[in-house]
This record gives sequence, structure tokens and C-alpha cells, in this order.
Amino acid sequence: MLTEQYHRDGFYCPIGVMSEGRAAALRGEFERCETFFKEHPEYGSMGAYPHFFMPWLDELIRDEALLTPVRSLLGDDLLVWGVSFFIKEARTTSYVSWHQDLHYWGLDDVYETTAWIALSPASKASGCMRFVPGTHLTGDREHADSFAEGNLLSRGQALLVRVDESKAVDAELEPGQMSLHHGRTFHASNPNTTGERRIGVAIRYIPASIAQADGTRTMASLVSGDDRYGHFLLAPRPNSFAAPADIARGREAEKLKESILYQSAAQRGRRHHAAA
Ligand SMILES: O=C(O)CCC(=O)C(=O)O
Repeated sequence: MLTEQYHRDGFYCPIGVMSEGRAAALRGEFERCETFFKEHPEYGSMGAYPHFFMPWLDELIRDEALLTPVRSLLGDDLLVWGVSFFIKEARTTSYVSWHQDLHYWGLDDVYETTAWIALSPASKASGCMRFVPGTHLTGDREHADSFAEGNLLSRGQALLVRVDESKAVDAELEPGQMSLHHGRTFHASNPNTTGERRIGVAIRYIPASIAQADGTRTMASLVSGDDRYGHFLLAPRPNSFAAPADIARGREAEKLKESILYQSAAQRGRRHHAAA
């Protein structure tokens, strides 16, 4: 059911992965981390590979409730390529433009899935993700960088093709539920019109067989099975919160990845498939 629907539509949701109580506890952990980084600007950004230095997040990316459905799509040997928080404050104009994740990531194959976990309600009103079914099968499409104000994407990247929004499906999630989406599925999200923050954690899973197309070994976390390929530098697990060496590793990893994200489109992917 999950695999069939995912391969047909390019996404699947909702999947319950934890109780509401645990989601509230993780939200608490997240908000404590936010406060810590606000109060300690000398520690830098909490956005650079946060799972390298937040033990609760390192545990979440390895949680069996997440891994079991991901294994059914990508196999047993899994790496986490990246983790991002997507926060929309209450009653704000932040949004995400229509895009395909894989367009910019410089990976040499399309077998990637994002697990997006809601730590607060992700409803139509709070700006949940929206997906256009079947678009993961339409290949790698042209995008342009807009750097538009309010766009949560790093460079405001947006698809240049017309997106038929009448076909878009709202991926509404309760706290503790997740969606899975393919990196080529057209997706976007609208502003949060509610009085509560919308907090999501996006975890990017890849099979260990995938590599950066230009051969760069960026950093990743082995979360299931074995890595028989060595395409990535494997990061150690954090022992404590915000250990300076772990934060420095995250910053180093971010620098390596940025050099790839900003490469020209012409240098991307050796073996992108038209369909996944
Ligand atoms: O959180 C959002 O609204 C968008 C997230 C997204 O684009 C992604 O996880 O790929």
C-alpha cells in the first residue's frame, strides 16, 4: 500500500510515527535548542547539520518507526544526507515556492526520500506541504533562484514550468505524524495563518549506493545496515548536546555541501533517470 501509492504519487501520508505526547516532548527539546542558540550566538547557526550535535535528533533519525517505511522504499543500507527544520511562525507570510528537491542536490541518482515529521499541527491553515501527484515521474525540471522575501528555501528556488495547483494535495499532519516524499515531486507550502507555530523536521534519506555526482565526499550519518561504498564521510554520533567539536563538524559539512549546491546545473547528475 505505502510503496504502491508512493511510487505512483511521489509521496505518502500521513504515517503515525510517535504519540502526540512524544511529539510535544520533542518540540520542547527543539525549543530549548532554539533558546540555547539564541542566547549563545558564539555557537553559530543551529541549522548546520543539527543532528550532529543534538542527541534527541540523532535518535529521531534512527527511530525504527521512521526507518521501517523508509527501508521499504530504499532498502536496508541507509544514510541521512541532511536534516532541516522548517518553521513558520504564527500568522506570518513565510512560504515555500514550488520546487523539486533533487534539482539542486548534486546526487547521482534519484533514490532519495524525505521524511517530514510534524512537531506541531501542519494543517491547510498553518501551511502544510502540498504535493502534485505523479510529478516525480516528469524528470528534472528547470528552476530559477528568486531569493524572494519570505521564501524559506535558501535561494528562493522555484520551478519555471507551470504547476497545475488544482491537482495539488494538502499533506495535513497531526503532531507525531510524518509524510514521505520523493525528491522530484513538485511541492510547496503556503503561509501560516494560525496562532500557533508550524514546526517540521525534514530528514533526507538516501541508500548508501548513491554518491555526489562530482565525486565530493560530503558528510552523512549511517542509520541502518552497512555502508559498502564509502561515497560519504560518515559522521560519529553525538554524546552530548552542542559539543564544540560536533558543531564544528556540522559547519565543515555545511561548507562542503554548499560548494555542491551552488554548482551550475550543467555539472549535475551523471545518471539521472527520467522516472524513479
Ligand atoms: O516545510 C515546508 O513547508 C517545505 C519543506 C520542503 O520543501 C521539504 O522538506 O522538501
